[in-house]
Amino acid sequence: MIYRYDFGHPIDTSAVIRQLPAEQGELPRFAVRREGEKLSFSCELGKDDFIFGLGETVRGINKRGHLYRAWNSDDFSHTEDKNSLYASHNLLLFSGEGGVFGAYFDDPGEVLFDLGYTEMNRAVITSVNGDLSVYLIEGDSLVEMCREFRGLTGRSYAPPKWGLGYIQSRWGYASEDDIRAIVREHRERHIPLDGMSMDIDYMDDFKDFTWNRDAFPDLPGLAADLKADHIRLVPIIDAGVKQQKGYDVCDEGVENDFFVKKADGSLFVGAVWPGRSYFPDFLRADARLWFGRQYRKLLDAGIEGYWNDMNEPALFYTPETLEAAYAKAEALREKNIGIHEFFALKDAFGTIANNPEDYRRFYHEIDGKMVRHDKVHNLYGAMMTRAAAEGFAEYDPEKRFLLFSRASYIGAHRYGGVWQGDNNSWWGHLLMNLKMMPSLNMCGFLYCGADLGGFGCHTTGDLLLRWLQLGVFTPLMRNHAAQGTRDQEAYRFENWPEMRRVLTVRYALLPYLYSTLMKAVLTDGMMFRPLAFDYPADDTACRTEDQVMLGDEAMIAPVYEQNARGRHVYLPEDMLLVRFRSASDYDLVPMTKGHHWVELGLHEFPLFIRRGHVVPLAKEAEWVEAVDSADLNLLGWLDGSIEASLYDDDGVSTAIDLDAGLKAITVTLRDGKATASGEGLTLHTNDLVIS
Ligand code: MIG
Repeated sequence: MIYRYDFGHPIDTSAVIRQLPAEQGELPRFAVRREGEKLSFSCELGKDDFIFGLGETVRGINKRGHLYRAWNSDDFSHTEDKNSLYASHNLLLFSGEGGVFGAYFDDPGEVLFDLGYTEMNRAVITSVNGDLSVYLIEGDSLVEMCREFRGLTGRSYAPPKWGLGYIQSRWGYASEDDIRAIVREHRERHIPLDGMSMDIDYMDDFKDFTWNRDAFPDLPGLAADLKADHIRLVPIIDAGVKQQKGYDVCDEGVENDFFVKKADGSLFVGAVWPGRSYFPDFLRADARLWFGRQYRKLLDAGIEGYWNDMNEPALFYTPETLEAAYAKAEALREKNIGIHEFFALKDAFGTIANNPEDYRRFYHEIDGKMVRHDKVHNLYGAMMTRAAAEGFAEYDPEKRFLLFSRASYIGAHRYGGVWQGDNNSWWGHLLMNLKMMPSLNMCGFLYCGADLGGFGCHTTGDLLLRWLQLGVFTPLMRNHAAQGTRDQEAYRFENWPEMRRVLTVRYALLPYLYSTLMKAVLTDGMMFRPLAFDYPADDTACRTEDQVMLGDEAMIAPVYEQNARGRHVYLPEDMLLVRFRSASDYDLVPMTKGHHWVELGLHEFPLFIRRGHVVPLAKEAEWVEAVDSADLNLLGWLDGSIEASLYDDDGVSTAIDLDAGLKAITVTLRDGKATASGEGLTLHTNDLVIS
């Protein structure tokens, strides 16, 4: 059950789609305290209680022990000390001796989550503005509470099936020739590929919905050629619109009053990649509709996938902060500055970007009222995602488009996916990628993934290989790197044949992965779960965070340390180890519940299948449309007959239905021999381990 409690004047964030009546009594479970505008909710924690949730944040799956802050931030250094990344997913799930309960803090402004940070055994959640709805979730299990929460916030976005293909990306592909060359290298070496993302380099002067006509003389032609080769272009769109007379998006936005304004009614200006820019008021339905329609320029060129960036919104500077910094510097110029002035000077420029003062400088129009940005900051990116999705739905309501965003708020999970932003080529970020997956899933974000190989810093052949081994399982599987870093396409490395073989596993698992994702979409479930969700009575499992459950059948446990040739794995029950080298080369090792050391050469990675379950494996394919979902080899360890199921559909239409797409699979065991049947499926049972 979910109960709503209102405080102050909550702003409608549209995170919630099921309107609940506000409860009149006091909020149970928390002590509520007001201090000026601030409102805090405090609860005691048993010393071994767990706290899950918070979606896209650093650190563990159990969020206990740190201070987090809901404040969408363009921060390219995801170190442990960070309190915020690009998203605000204000869901907490408590689990411990006293049972389980959850709380969702629907507040689009700044919220602090002190989860046993100030006091080890106390959680204090503070709404800085004090205007919010708190949804209290009561249930019997973590899994069930997540399902209920999804019921409250709406069904998750379903990507087109091709969006589960491998996407190659880089900040720096600047021309049609660049794109074609990368594609050619993949196809010639038979490295599977379904998408090429285009970063800001494709634009004309960083102007949204334009492209550089010299570098891309015939974008529709390029899109069509690539599509004939089963590859889609996925361009980036930024939140800021270049301030330039004669640029139609700018002119239209100004004429129709779609951009955010300052208190005096003048347009707010902030500088991002195009230089001085205006920012659409995505919180307004009319501005969203208008912005969403701009995607037509690229949709008409045949482009079916997009990523929305810089929508926290990121601000490099505003004329005001820049002026203030110059003034500070000027004042110090003639002096023989001491060390304190020196640091003040450095800070004057160092704190220009994403400055809190700038987020208080502009306003949104909500129901005819002007609302200062900082009160609704965390909604901005979500509403940009919504604008795009609504634009696509209007363009072609029957078709699924690929969409993922950097900034998000719960509610945006209905419109698109997210990528985890600017990580680094660090082994620790491979592990963080893994840990974030279930947390994002709890909050509804199912289509997600991180920049494989790492965005910032120079990657290495072994890191990319290991990271691809994790990426095999994440719905968004994209290799992306920052400008100025070492070339990161798989084929640039001497061990590319091993990377290619890893990618064959992705495509062979595609029927299973797509089925698992879509089942989660259609049943309000999770594709990835912490072990704590499935084995709540097993404390070792609950405290194991470098392994994650995948669907109802499997568990993943990637290697995330350099030079490791294996890893420790805890099996909460009997499982079959599939030690993959490629889609056609793997070992099957039945393993019993308990602790194990699993040997994994650099070119090997594991999938664990729960005893009594099967995972289907298709034949190798180089693009999603070539995957034969009807001819499957079942992997598993069985000691009796079982019923399983697999979801599939055409992969493109928006009409998705669980019953229509679910195919039953029956595996019958007789005299130690397995036979399998499923409607319209050719099933092979040679790889079933029977005992
Ligand atoms: O300020 O478009 O997270 O993926 O490559 C950097 C350039 C802007 C940040 C995105 C990243 C992208 C980059 N962008």
